[in-house]
Order: sequence, then C-alpha cells, then structure tokens
Amino acid sequence: MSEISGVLAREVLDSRGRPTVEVEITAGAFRGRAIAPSGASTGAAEAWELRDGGERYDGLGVRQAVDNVNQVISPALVGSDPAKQASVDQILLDLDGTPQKKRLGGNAMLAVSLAASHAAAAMAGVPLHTHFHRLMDEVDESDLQPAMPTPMTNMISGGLHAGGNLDFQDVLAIPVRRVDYPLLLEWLVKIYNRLGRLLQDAGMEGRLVGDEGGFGPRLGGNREAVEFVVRAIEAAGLTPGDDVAIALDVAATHFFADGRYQLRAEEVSLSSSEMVDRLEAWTNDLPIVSIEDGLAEEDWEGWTELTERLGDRVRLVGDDLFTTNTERIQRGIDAGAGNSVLVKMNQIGTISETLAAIALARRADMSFVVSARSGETEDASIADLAVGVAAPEIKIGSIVRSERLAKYNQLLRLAEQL
Ligand code: 2PG
Ligand code: MG
Repeated sequence: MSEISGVLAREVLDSRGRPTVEVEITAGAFRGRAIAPSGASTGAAEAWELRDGGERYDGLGVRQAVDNVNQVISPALVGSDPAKQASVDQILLDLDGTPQKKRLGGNAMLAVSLAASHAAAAMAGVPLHTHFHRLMDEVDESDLQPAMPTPMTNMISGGLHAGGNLDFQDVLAIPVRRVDYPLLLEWLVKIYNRLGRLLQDAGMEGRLVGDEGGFGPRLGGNREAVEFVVRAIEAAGLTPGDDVAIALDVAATHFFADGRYQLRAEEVSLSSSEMVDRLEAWTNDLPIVSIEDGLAEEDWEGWTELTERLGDRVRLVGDDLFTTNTERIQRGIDAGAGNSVLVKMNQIGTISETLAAIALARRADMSFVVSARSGETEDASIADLAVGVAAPEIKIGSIVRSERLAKYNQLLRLAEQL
C-alpha cells in the first residue's frame, strides 16, 4: 500500500477563461490529478466557491483556495491512504468545519477529493469507473452493475448561459430508443448540425453559441426554442418522441423574483401554479420527457404541485433545488418534490457526499442525472462517475467544444470496455 506523499494545487483556467483549482496527489509511484468545474446558474445551497476578489481576473482568482490546499490540506493528508475515500473526505470536512465549505472552499476540497480517487484507481491498477463502482458498492449494497448513461445534449442555450433573449436555460435532445452509445452520439451530432442549418435558414444568428456550445439565437419565445429542436430531430431523419425526445433545464431560480416567474422573452409574470400550467401544456403538446428546475429552489410547495401533476409521466429533476445535498434530497422525498436528482460533484464538494446523494436517490426510487457545469475543463471524471454508478443519464452540454468532448469521448472509450 502507498500513502499520500504529496498534495499540490495550482490555479488553471476553465472553459470561460476563469481560474479554477487543479490538484495533483502523489502516492509513492502513483499519481492522481483533478480539476474543479464551476457553475454560473448556481444554487444558493451549493458548496462555496472560494474566490480571491480584488484586481486579478476581475476578482475570480483562486489563489487563496490553492494556498488552502498547499498549506492546510496537504500537511493533514500526507500519510493517508487515498483508497479510503471516506477518511480522506472526513479529514477535509473536519479541517473546514463549516456547513457550506466556506473556510477551505468547495473548489479546493472537490479537487483534492477527486484527485484522491484518481490516485487510488492508479494504485489499484483499475480504471476510474471501476474504482467509483467499488466506492459506490460500499455505500449502496444493491448489486449495481456499471452501465453506459444516456446523454441529454444541449441544443439551444438561454438564461445565464447565452446572450440571447431566452429565459429557459437549456433545450436538450435526449435519445429514448435504446441503441449503442456511438450511434447515439452520431444522432446527437446530426440533430445539432440540422438545427444550426434550420436556425440559419430562418434568419437567426444561429451559429452563435452559449457557454456549453448550444446555439444561442434570439427567438420569439421559449416555446419556439423547443419547436426548433423538435424540427431538427425530424430533419435528422429521426422520430421525435420515439427515437429522440426533449429535456429542458428551465433553471427557474434565475428568473424568480418577488414570488413570481418573470419570463422576459414572453413579457409575462407567472405565479407558481401558472408556471406548472404552462409546463403541463407544453408536455401535452411536445415530446418532453424531463424537466429540470421547472420551479425555483425555494418554491417547495410549487415543486410538490408540479410533481403531483406531472410526476407520473415526466422526470422532474432537482438541480438548484437539491444541490446534490442529502438533507435537501431528503426534504424533497418527504415533500414529494421532484422525482430525479441532478448530481454535480462540486455542488457538494466531496466524492463521498456525492455518492451518498446518489445512494439516497436510489433508495428512494428516484432517478438521477450526473451533470457537468457550465464552466468545465479537460477533466473528464464525470464520464467515469456516470458509468461506475450506472447513472441512467448524463448531462455534459453540447457536442462541440473540447471541454464537453473530453467527456463524450471518454464515454466512447468506456463503451468499448463495458
Ligand atoms: C445546470 C448547469 C449545467 P451551471 O444548471 O444544470 O448546465 O449550469 O453549471 O451554470 O449551474
Ligand atoms: Mg440546471
């Protein structure tokens, strides 16, 4: 067995050109490296992203978080066994000691926690997904087998991820026919390209893309964005609803103000029930199978109503609502709010807590989606996480831009191994 002999952090850049934390863990001859991603449409309950403020990078530098790794975390972790993820993470949690990881920074902690997983996989001589699978087995004894996830792929971007006028953050295409992953990817690329052409033909500045590579056109309204993607599925020679359906990330927290949903693209302000009416009407008319953050993060009553009305036919995914946090997921289970959990490692800040969130969702018969952030890097660990924990779905963004392709391509490799 090797022990951790070094923990080294540095500042690197993410896909928006913003600083983030990279960590390398050395254990004898073995090494693990990981980079923390970063969100834009963040939930209020997320693990704290520690930023420096001041002049550098308009205040977004992460030198303090890097120093926390090098000066506080490193001395405490040297000598530990990286294979004991729970103990590594407990050391991080004890050192931090705050509910939202504000002392060390969730960005510092996640990069360390994930680098430990990589080092442990290297030590054991197994791929990362196998290591995650073993860790998952320790917290969830349900005889889970590794499996390929279905991607839900961003086609049109709005909200805080694009400069257009759309309120809804993502319109995604999600294959519903079970075919092999390489063919799914081919379909998704074809739909994306057909959509670009359709937007261009309609006179939109369709080739402009948002932070995750989805098209960011200015359209007449949110529903038009969904209709364009449905047409693109048809233009790709596929049947909407049978081959490929629609998923939405409404990201409603970010247009919820004064107790109402303020839809700028449509110049209306809706109550919670009216928002549910609208989502229900769309679901009746359009092949929508999944709606993420259809309501705001603190609108728990609205979420219960949404789930009562749509939960038997649509996956209602909590992102800002749950923030990969077992306490919030449990509150959702108790209140019948949502039926699926979005899983983002940096939303909670350690691998152990991420796996606990997945285990809780599974015990409650909730679905879950492993998700990237809008600020990503070449770190492709979520592909291995999704396979190792047999996530039904994965959300990576669009099928352009290398920080997204790093994950789609890693899934191609994993598809060969399974
Ligand atoms: C989301 C994510 C990814 P962000 O809302 O689901 O699309 O966005 O990383 O900005 O929170
Ligand atoms: Mg979301």
